[in-house]
Amino acid sequence: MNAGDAVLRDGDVAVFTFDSPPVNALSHPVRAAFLAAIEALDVDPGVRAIVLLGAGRNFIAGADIREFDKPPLEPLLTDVLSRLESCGKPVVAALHGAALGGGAETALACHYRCAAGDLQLGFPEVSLGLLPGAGGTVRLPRLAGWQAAFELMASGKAIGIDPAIELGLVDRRMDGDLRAGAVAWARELAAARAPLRRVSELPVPPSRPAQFEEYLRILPPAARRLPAPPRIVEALAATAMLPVEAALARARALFLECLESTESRALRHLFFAERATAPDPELARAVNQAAVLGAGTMGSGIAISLATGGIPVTLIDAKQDALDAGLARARASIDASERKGRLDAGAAAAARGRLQGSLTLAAAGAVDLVIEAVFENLAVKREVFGRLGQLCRPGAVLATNTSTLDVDSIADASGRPDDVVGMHFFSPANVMRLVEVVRGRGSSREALATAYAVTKRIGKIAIPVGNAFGFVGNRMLYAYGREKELMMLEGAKPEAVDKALQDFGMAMGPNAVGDLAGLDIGFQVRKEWKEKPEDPLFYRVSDRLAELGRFGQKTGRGFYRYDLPGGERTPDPEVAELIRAEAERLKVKQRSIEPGEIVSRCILALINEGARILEEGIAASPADIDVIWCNGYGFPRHRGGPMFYADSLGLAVVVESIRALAGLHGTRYWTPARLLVTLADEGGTLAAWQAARLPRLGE
Ligand code: 3H9
Repeated sequence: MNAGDAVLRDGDVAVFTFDSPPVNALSHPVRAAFLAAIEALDVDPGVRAIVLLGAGRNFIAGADIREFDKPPLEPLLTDVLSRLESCGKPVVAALHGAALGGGAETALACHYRCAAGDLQLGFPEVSLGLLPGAGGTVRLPRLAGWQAAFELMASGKAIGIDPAIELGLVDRRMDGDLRAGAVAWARELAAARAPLRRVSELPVPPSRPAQFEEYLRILPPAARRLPAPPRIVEALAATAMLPVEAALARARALFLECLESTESRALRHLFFAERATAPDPELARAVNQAAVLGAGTMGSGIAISLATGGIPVTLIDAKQDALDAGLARARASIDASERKGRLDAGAAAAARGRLQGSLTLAAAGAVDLVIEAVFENLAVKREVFGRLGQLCRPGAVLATNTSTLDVDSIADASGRPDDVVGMHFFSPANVMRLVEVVRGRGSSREALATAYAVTKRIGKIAIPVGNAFGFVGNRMLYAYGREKELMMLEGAKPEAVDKALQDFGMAMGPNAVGDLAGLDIGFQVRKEWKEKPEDPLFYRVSDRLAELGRFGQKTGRGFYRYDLPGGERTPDPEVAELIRAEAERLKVKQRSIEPGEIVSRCILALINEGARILEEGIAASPADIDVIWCNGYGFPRHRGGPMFYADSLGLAVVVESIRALAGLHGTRYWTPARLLVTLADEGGTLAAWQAARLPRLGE
């Protein structure tokens, strides 16, 4: 982008268009071109007003996140925006689509703002471990007040046009042609010699020092321990107390501190890892109609996702009452999304219209994609795929939602394995964004590409995985779970295990998760698992609880005790006694176990298994594993996922710690993966190893 091309004249109004696909991020060349244009237009006698527009679907998505790993290059955005604000002619921001982060800051540095109805304005920096570093902390409270500024920046959530107008962030709604409307308004402002409203010259709203302490207190405890949220409050306090220039400088300094933090690096790593393009997008087949088999919780969750994602779907179940319940659940969920404002009335009505039910498998005959979510049993699934293979139209993609069964065996039963893939959704499927797309031995590239494309279209993240027990996520879960189970036999209380891992940042402790999912499920899986480790201690605590009918929340008893299903959990002395008796029977000596040991054994087990999965090619990259664990298993995002975390600990430390555990507990579970040893010896990282394997673009 260069300054000359970006400026077009409309009479005496100059229109500067940010045109830097895909999202008009404010990269160095864009900042340089913009600054040059503003300086030239400010002194151009033929120009009386300036309009800023974004080309394509967005105004500006913010600073260019790819530049954050390199030293900052001048002109810095904060300086460019100060120059913009000081312009001697009215500058009107014409906003549409995303005006986020640095994009929102650019808008606030203009003298007037108008916007189209699709505006999404926000400060998502916190989700990258950052704070607004180009004047947002100084300008936003002057327009919207302290409370709104704090909430917008601390939550990172974007707002639509109506709240943006209510908060005084947008002056006018522009229905119709945004460019024409903005140009006409800019001309009016110039003709009327309207005042140049420089936001940073407005008075700061009154404040009390205690108010900023209060903001710190109301941050969620996990956020308080991260670098960015407390610094957002600090930058706001600086705005309250310091002159504009000093407050801007303070915000910039705080921004740079955050930029250097491991947490921000981790969150930036996930930002790109979650957007990595899946293979062969051009090979995807069109999907205009889908069917979901099985109207249970999983099946109806998948049907909701397809219907709200724009794909007409038939939910199929042989039993009338199950089908009715599944459809009712799906409709209730769409209604709830509408009530909560996640879907507008039109989108909700359209989603309801895309949903229908059928009692016969024949209803899947003409669709483009079938997702099977019937009972998790190989014989049942093979029978279903045998019938689907016969009745589905040629070219239809047949996906199984199995979480542990052999996709090849299911594919073979269909008689057309090239059309078969796994699509492993996570529960609840309408909420969780992750889908492991399983590549079977015979899966065609077209079938896989179709599964990736549909997943993306319904707003979820598709990660390619190989066909092996548990694929990537659940296989690693078994390594993680193995250690927490062993440590409970060795003397760690279930609630102490959960607390240690939650304090590390896991969304929930593994025992609470087990109770939620149902301990009978894993018990059943382990019974059928052919290559289960021959170890009487393996998952012994969970199995014992399941043997006693303690299935978790649904039976009111599991690792914990529950008064109501889904109610408060309380530690159960019966469980402690039960574990003690089991340890005695198995001759495991009990001792006191520190939280540090709980975290280190669980997380090192996870890392080591992840590295083996990489060696075996079951996952394509460490980043894919990170995305799976952060989106499917509640691994703390600010640690970047288990493989990023391994790099941040240092692989030499990881290998040394695994060897130390081998010294204490034997090599059966504690032999470091070859990949880790090799990289540790070379002083390498998983990230660098991955980068060296990736073909360069265009090769
Ligand atoms: C900031 O602004 C700091 C300032 O306060 C201070 C600075 C001093 N940079 O998401 P999509 C790429 S921090 C670079 O799939 P969608 C993305 O990687 C920034 N690249 O599209 C992908 O690339 P590829 C604050 C970016 O339509 C492509 O664009 N802003 C950036 O689903 C399409 O992305 C944010 O955090 C970026 N800023 O959603 C907003 N943004 O095609 C981040 C996107 O190679 N962005 N890319 O895979 C978003 O939230 C979404 O991208 C958006 C579009 C809603 C805009």
